[in-house]
Amino acid sequence: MARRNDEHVIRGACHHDCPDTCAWDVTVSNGRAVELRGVVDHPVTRGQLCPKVNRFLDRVYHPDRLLTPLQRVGPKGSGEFTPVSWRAAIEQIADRLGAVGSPEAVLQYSFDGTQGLIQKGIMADRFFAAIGASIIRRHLCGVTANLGAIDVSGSRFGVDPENLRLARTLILWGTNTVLTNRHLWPTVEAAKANGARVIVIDPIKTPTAAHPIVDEFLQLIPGTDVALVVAMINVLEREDLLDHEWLERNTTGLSDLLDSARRMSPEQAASITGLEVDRIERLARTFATRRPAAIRCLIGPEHREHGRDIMRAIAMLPAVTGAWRDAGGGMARSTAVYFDTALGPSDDLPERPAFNMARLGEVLTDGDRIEALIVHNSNPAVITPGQNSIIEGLSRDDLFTVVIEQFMTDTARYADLVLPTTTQIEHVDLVPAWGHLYLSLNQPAIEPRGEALPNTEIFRRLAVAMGLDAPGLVDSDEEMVRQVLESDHEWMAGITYERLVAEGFTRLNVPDLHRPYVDTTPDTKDGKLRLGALEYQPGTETAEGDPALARRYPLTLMSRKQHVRFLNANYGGFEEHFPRSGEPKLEIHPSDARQRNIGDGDRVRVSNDRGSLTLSASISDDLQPGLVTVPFGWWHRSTPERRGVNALTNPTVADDDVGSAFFHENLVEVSLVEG
Ligand SMILES: Nc1nc2c(c(=O)[nH]1)N[C@H]1C(S)=C(S)[C@@H](COP(=O)(O)OP(=O)(O)OC[C@H]3O[C@@H](n4cnc5c(=O)[nH]c(N)nc54)[C@H](O)[C@@H]3O)O[C@H]1N2
Ligand SMILES: Nc1nc2c(c(=O)[nH]1)N[C@H]1C(S)=C(S)[C@@H](COP(=O)(O)OP(=O)(O)OC[C@H]3O[C@@H](n4cnc5c(=O)[nH]c(N)nc54)[C@H](O)[C@@H]3O)O[C@H]1N2
Ligand code: SF4
Ligand SMILES: [Mo]
Repeated sequence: MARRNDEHVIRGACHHDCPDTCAWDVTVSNGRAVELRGVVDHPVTRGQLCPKVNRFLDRVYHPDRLLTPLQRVGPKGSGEFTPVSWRAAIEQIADRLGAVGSPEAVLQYSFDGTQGLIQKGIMADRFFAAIGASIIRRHLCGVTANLGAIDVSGSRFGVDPENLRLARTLILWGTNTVLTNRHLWPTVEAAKANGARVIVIDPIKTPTAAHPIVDEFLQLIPGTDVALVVAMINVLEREDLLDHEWLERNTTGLSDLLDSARRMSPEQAASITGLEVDRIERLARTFATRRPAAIRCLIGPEHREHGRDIMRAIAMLPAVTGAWRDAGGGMARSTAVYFDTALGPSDDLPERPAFNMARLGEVLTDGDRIEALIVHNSNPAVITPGQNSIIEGLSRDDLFTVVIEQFMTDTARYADLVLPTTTQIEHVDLVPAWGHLYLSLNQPAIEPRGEALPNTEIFRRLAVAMGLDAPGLVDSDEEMVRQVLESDHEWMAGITYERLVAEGFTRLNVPDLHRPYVDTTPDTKDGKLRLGALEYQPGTETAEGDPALARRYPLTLMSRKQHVRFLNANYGGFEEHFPRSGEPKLEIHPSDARQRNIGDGDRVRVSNDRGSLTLSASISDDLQPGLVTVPFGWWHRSTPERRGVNALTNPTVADDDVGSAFFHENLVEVSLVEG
């Protein structure tokens, strides 16, 4: 494209918590970004961004962007603020943090607003370590799925998603690729063109399940995946499809696994999962014999009480069939582990009190244990379960809250001070990926808008104001990028800051047809993949385990990512990103709607003991009877109750150290709102 003389182009990368980490070019004219395009020669981006980020410049220049620090003047939650200077804001925070009863009464709450390593947390984490603040375990996404895989393989490594093009069986297991991981779709299509059978396993007929290239869709009862896997292994043994030589050399625990499998016939599994016997048998045969055979998973099934068991069960399949032997075969999950392994050492920060991030409401309402809360890169009033108790906690008059944000989010409305921060085209960052192996350098294209500052600079200023002298608190953003790149790992050979400045992105030097667990030994004690007993626990699909509760709330609510122009909670307050309905809809199966006299478009109330929302109903046979969905990501103003779906979700975690939240198994009832 011809460029005018006053235009130049700066290369960057998308920061969103999305597997694709697209590379982009920003055209700047007279200091203003005028165009943002996907980079054509990036093997994953291939010139396309997505419907969320195609309009990213509108976000950067949005009239609602926060451009000055703001001090609350109205009651908490009212959204009434007045501008203050940076100096006054920083001094106030330093004073308040200096005056808490103990450093642990300060809580850092942050998550994946940006995946850029520098703005996400390196400087912030150093700051909170230096003051001795309490922290949260960032476990709402991926940690539980990782653990299930580690239970079998000893590590988180999986197939390089680019190699899925070689698969001849490709199972998209509990992942909505078309919506959540759209840049993998060309790879799925390439596999299909090479003769792959593409199979989707999901309780909901998602756009992925309904896609015309999908050969088979298995709509199982949610939470019953373990029964399906165990029955598949039953079939493999019965039909003599086990590769005993592979199993002998590469695994332990086979006999316990087979004991479990013999107790789960395909007929039993059919009644548990709702799938037909012959489809379970065919799935087992196909996965064992039509090779390379691969399973693609992200995080869908982890968001349940027994999510770890489900992910462990799925991870057993390639270990049992030896699918790992073939390039492109095995299990393809988050690639974050490749970056964690290759990049420079992370800071060695001291242990401090830590809370599972799902329990924020409980932590904030438990007396006055937490006196000051600092939120960055997260919108807990929307994304965290137990929304009503979170709002109760955020409303505490004796809680001092600072929110670092680009917009006045539902969380920011409860802050004492809101600090304006830069967007991705205004700061430098190093962006890894979790859907491929390309590392990107994001260079700032324009000056920060208004008085916005990068997160890093905010924490550097706070450190100075508080007189902290811990090492690392004065490092510039470029210095931190260089620190992360400083690694002698072979996958980083030749990858330097200068090269990234020149090229923008580069693939880690992982060999092209790398086969985890074959080319390298599993990271288990004996170097073998761990099989073992695998028991389906009856009743797990309904969760919340209490029959009396299930009588009052007979429906199960799932709350997944559902909109093409939403990315978690980033766009749920912006009309131009709303779906055509302009509002969130409660989806309900025709049979459940009929029983409740609910017609399409009727106003309904969905509720449980934690909260209630009024929404319009959308009757859909993409669901199963007994299941309802409310999309995740909408801001509070989208309902008359001024709440989102996480007002209904359960903030309990299976394990405080490692557990994720149960976003997909919450008991509710739905009723027609009369009049
Ligand atoms: N019900 C339900 N809840 C869910 C889920 C679900 O499926 N259902 N999914 C869960 C999952 S998987 C995830 S990952 C979490 C996501 O939870 P979060 O990571 O908290 O969500 P995001 O909306 O991606 O980002 C939060 C905020 O970061 C801000 N931000 C972006 N860039 C920057 C920056 O450079 N600096 C600062 N300070 N802020 C920035 C954005 O403006 C945004 O408001 O939600 C979880 N919650
Ligand atoms: N457009 C868009 N894209 C996104 C996001 C977004 O908000 N919007 N968020 C990003 C983030 S943070 C993440 S973590 C990823 C998540 O990416 P995915 O893991 O692909 O998405 P989810 O919607 O969390 O869950 C995927 C599927 O799991 C299914 N599922 C739920 N329970 C079960 C079960 O018990 N068994 C089986 N087999 N399936 C089950 C759900 O029905 C859902 O269709 O998406 C990323 N991409
Ligand atoms: S949100 Fe995902 S698909 Fe969209 S531009 Fe960013 S990385 Fe690419
Ligand atoms: Mo996520």
